[in-house]
Amino acid sequence: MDPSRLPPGQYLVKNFPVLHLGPVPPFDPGTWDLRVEGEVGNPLRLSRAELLALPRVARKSDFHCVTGWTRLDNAWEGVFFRTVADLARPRPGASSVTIEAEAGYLTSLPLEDLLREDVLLAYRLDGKDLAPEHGWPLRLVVPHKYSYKAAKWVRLIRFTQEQEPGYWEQRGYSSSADPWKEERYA
Ligand SMILES: Nc1nc2c(c(=O)[nH]1)N[C@H]1C(S)=C(S)[C@@H](COP(=O)(O)O)O[C@H]1N2
Ligand SMILES: [Mo]
Repeated sequence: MDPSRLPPGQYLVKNFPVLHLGPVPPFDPGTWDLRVEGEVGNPLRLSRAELLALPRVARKSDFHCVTGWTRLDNAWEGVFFRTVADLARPRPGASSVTIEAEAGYLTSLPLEDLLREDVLLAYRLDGKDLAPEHGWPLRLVVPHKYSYKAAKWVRLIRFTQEQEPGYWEQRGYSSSADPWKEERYA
């Protein structure tokens, strides 16, 4: 392992730990949707079939939990966040995005962080459908941030003018969350 791939204060794990609040939410393919709202010209409500019809991309990236573990080379498949954003047509003032998951978990990022080529709305990992406990049917992957930004069970993407604090960001964790600068706490 190239030690330069480990951000400061992180240690390597080979397994993929499961970390979240509350129970794994149930998934009903008949009623599931992904909504895109807020400061957009074209609000969206995508069914699972519509989401799967968007161009599928694959990206390998590393995953850094703020509690200290890092898992390297996760092979994600899904759609670029950018693909969904382009469809929704963010308004000029839409500089931030709030991501809402099942059961009230939320996080937020500046839009420019989400437009990177390794930021995915992912539904597969390491050649298999995502496991329920890892976010099935859809999770966000933001490799250049601590993984509390990587919301599992995503249901709503809301474009905003101001960045709204997420679940952990309201509880003392960093809003910018850059693991390379060790931005763990606000
Ligand atoms: N919906 C939801 N997403 C979440 C969380 C959560 O509690 N709820 N925890 C976050 C945290 S802190 C981490 S480290 C990763 C863990 O992802 P994993 O369980 O797939 O390893 O999920 C993130 N996404
Ligand atoms: Mo985490």
